[in-house]
Amino acid sequence: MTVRIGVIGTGMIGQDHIRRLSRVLSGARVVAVTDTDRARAQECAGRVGARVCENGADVVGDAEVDAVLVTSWGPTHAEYVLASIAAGKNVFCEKPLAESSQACLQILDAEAAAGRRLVQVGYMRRYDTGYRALKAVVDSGSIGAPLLMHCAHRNPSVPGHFRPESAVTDSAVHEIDLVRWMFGEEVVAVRVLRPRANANGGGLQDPLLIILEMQSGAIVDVEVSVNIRYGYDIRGEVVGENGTAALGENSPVVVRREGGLTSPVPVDWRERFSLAYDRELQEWLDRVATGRDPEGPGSWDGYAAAAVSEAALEALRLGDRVVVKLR
Ligand code: NAD
Ligand code: ISE
Repeated sequence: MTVRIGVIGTGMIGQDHIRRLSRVLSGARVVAVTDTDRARAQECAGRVGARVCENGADVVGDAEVDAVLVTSWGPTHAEYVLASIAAGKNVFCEKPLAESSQACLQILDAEAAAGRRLVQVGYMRRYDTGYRALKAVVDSGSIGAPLLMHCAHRNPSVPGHFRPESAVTDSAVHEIDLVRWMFGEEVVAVRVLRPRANANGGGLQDPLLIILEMQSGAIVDVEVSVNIRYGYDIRGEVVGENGTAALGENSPVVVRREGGLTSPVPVDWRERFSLAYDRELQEWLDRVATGRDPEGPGSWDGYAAAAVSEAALEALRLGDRVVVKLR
């Protein structure tokens, strides 16, 4: 069965997902799109032969739309996810699931009342070959129990609408989800340190060093740099009792010339995680097409990530350790 998809939000990731749904993956057809920027929606619709709907509610309610893809700005996600659940339609929502943990709880409750899983959240790192290999080492026990993880999340630059809290809610939220998945446990407390500010940062508190305490006592440090210029660089190393395991370098090529050794660094998240996005959406489509519940990150994961993000913002504000409260 071909899953007919309605897309809400045709910005950067909306366009990238429309491209992969239309040209890379199998079993999907984008039939309806919307964006508050109508010209942008029209241009995207034209490329794939979709219709332009007036707004997100119309996309969800469209009789031709089997499943919904939400790729609009974060504060609008909850409304469209709730509408999709009410319509009994599967919804793939880009992160964050909602702007607050409270709104995530509403989604959890609505989905529970519907009696089946309808929501998947776009935490694509779980589908990345490197992270999967790292998790396989951790799960094998070959380096012993994990004690620490060092992460770096470096963006060359960020768009003008990036808010001071976005380094946590938009960027570090990926590591927050990732370590819950990597270690199979919740984050129980957070601290945030403010290093000397990067002059490229235009007034943002950049970088940040976020310390996550896991249930088991393992500690994760996350460097978030959002104006580091040289490229999009994602790093991760787990320190176990008897050894360590780290993500490899990403480039397929290393060049030695003129007394130097170089390998390219990805320009942005689209390049770095291209295959992970393909995989997460293909697996989701395959399950939706055959009437099975999605298996990827769901409402609980969206909620837990939001709760940890809120605790991190509070820790940043207070300059103190903040305990994460989960329902
Ligand atoms: P963007 O600003 O490029 O695009 C967002 C689009 O949504 C814009 O075109 C905007 O006009 C539209 N929009 C906003 N409110 C709308 C509404 N109510 N109805 C319809 N359209 C609306 O942003 P982006 O980088 O594409 O990010 C979009 C979302 O995807 C964000 O939540 C972001 O966190 C997430 N994202 C995830 C990843 C990832 O790695 N998984 C990467 C980038 C972005
Ligand atoms: C963006 O929204 C993403 O989700 C990217 O994966 C992340 O690296 C970037 O920092 C965010 O702004």
